[in-house]
Amino acid sequence: MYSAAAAASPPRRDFISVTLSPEEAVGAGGYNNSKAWRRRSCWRKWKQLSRLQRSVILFLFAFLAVCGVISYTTMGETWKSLTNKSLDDQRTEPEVPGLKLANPAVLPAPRKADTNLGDYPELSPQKQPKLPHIRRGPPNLQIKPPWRDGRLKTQHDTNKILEEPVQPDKEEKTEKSVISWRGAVIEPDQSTEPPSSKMKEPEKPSSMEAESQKEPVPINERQMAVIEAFRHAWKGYKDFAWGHDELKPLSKSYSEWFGLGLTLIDALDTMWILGLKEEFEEARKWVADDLVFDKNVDVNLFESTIRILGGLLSTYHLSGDSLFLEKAKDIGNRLMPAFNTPSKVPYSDVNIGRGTAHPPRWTSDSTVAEVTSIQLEFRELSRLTGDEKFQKAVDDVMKHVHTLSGKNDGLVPMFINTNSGQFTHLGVYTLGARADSYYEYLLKQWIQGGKKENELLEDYVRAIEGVKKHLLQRSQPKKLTFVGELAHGHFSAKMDHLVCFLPGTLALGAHNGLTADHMNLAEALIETCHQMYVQVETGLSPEIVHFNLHAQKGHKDVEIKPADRHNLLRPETVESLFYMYRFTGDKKYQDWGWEILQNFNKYTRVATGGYTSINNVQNPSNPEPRDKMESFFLGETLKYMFLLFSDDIDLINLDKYVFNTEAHPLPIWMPA
Ligand code: DMJ
Repeated sequence: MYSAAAAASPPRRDFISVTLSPEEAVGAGGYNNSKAWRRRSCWRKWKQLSRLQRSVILFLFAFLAVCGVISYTTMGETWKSLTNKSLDDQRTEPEVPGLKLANPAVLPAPRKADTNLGDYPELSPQKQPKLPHIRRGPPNLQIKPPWRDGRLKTQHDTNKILEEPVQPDKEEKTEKSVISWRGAVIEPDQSTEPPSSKMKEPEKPSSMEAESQKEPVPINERQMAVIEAFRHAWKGYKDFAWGHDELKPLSKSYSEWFGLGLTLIDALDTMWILGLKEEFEEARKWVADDLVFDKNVDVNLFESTIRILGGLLSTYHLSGDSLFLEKAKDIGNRLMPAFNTPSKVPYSDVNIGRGTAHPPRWTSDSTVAEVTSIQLEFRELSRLTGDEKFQKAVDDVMKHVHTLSGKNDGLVPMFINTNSGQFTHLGVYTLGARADSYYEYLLKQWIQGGKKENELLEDYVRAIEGVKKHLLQRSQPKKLTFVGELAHGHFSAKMDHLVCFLPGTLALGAHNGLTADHMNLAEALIETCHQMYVQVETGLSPEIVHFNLHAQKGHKDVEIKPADRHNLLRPETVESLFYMYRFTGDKKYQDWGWEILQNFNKYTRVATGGYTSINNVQNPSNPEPRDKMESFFLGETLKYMFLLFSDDIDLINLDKYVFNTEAHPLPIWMPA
């Protein structure tokens, strides 16, 4: 009930009675809600209240107001912390140890690392990269030479720099003076589509703008030592073999293989990466003025593809200089006749002047590694030119090999016939000479193409399972895991130094999402490759070792046959050390590489310039120099040394580049 209390003056009451009369609420004649009426009515009621009542009401209002202010402040804090928490959750969620968000696993979830320890009981699970080694923040898309001034001129200057490490702020000041020279930048959108989406114009990889954005990373002492070694090798080449294929440093002359300046071309991108501006310019001038492919000469398809085509393509990408792309197109076209075979499996040799191709004189077979390790280069050439023929030719070979019988759990024989297209000499399986880079290029093509070509990945994973099943053994006494060979069911404990590419490739696969046991195996194998150096008198590995399967008093794990004790300055172990350091941050890999460089300096350096292969790694007092510096010493070995000693993961970032088998980095095709 509503009581009528409005008309008469109410008696003072000491209790609060708030009453509303319907008559007041609804005036005569209907609804009256005018502001003036409401104000008057409230005021009248207020006046009717006793002082005590008014005080109580005012107190209540004041109390409610204070409560309101306090609860607003508290809620604000709670809300703020809730919001921050949800942001933190978003940030931390993807950080799965050992995996990068940019490289999600593509295979079934990795088995737990220790489930494989039965196979390699001495191994520990894949280590997480050390934090300081992993740079956070947006990817840096540029590759530029690490020099920033003109100081790397003479031996004297080099030593001076060794004594006075480069200061980052000094570097910054000199940055501008370098920008006028060609910057080395890969635009994010330039490294994208396979040739099927035909490009009309060649891409422009260089951008001066991006060049100026990157903080220079100072070169450290070990890198300076590599630069010094390179300059010493280059001096020999320049003085005695300029424009020829290989230096003969002792006889101060040269040898010719294809007559195409092989060492010079192989070394171009190394000079860029090491920051040797003057040397690079001089070499570039030779390429511009003197490199002619229109020659009546037989070249090996594989060797000229990985060294010349690969070297020119990567130098084009790093430098942005179209001269190198033009030369790459020229040699690429001249190599194409090799694919004119009944089976489309290419011949080993091409005459680049006449446009004819043929197999070696004694057979119509090609080597499996050779016909399956030219793909990265020809695919990239198609992408750059928009001409599909290059990619089609090499993709057809891979598709064909994918379907062939004669494999043993993914392991391939060493020869393939160019007429029938079938494997020959069945039953012999190795990860060494004649088969090695088949496995390497399965993984690397898959990475190059943006991890879409599943057949390549399947073949790679199957092959690694085949290696584990048939070729892995442990030596005595150190229980080193090594990769042997299988011949018609008989295991041989022989391992080529060439097989030491495998730890690096396995680590690259693990980095790209393959299972952790690949990384475990990589760690075991790189230890073995390291032992192939440290168990030898000169600290340099021979070409081939045999492992002891049974402990014998006074015998090490590694045995060397007289015919195998040469060292050709090969890169494979240093290459794998580079990958292992990049992906684990474990400094021991740098230290192992540093020992190798010192031993090269001790036993293979020729005083008048250059380095030489040696015949006997077991005789420190006379390693028997062979008088030859292979082009891959400059193209690969010293480049991987320099990268191994660098802490700059953007100096050839492995999420943007894939190295061909001659250490020439080519861009990974990013999705458009
Ligand atoms: C290089 O030409 C390449 O690395 C090739 O894949 C194997 N042989 C040499 C280096 O040892």
